Amino acid sequence: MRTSRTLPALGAALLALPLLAACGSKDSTGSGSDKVAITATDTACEVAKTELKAGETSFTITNKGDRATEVYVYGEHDGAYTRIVTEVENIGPGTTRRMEAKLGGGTYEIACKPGQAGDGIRQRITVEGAEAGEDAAQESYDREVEVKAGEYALEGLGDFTAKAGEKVEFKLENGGTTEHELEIFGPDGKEVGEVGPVEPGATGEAVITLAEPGTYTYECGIGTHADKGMKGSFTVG
Ligand SMILES: [Cu+2]
Repeated sequence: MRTSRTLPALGAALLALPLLAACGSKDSTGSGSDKVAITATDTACEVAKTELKAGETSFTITNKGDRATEVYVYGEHDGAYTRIVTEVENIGPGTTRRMEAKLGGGTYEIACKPGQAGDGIRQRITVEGAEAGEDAAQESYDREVEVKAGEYALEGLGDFTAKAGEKVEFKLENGGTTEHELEIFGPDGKEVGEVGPVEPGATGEAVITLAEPGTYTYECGIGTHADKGMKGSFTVG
């Protein structure tokens, strides 16, 4: 399976993280620096350590399943574990990836998502300590929305709405037989972001800030796909 073209950017961000972590640990004396292994399979999400100390944590994820997976760390938001602290996507079968997080005291859920969809297989973890957490700035966002592309429709944004200022990850799953993309335009008609061309069977994603209230429009910018029906709008209040 081909991976999406956002991978190089994600890779660069991941490479940069250990450097940031190294700088941070010099002046954060006394904080934890846990190393935690996560073993993901098609049916399980084993987290080697479920009681951690506040501070930098380095997760090492190994995918022992047959399907590509992704792993999320969710914080609590209004009594549910929906706030995305950090995540790593496109972890192929048999591969190992690092995921860094600075976790403040509290409880979290780690989710492994075999097949890269749904709520995932969840494991609750407890982080002890008063230290405040800090979401990995480049990868954090408020929530995600899944959009399905096919010939010729974009599905999933039918009843989507957002609050002005929300940072949303748009995840485009191409269930069609040709390349598709997702371009999003703000109330002033200017593009605010896009998920670039995604090959059939692959998934691409982009974090887009919906800064201004108003009516946003979206479309697939490839060929005449928009005219054939791959377009729509949603409201940001
Ligand atoms: Cu298209």
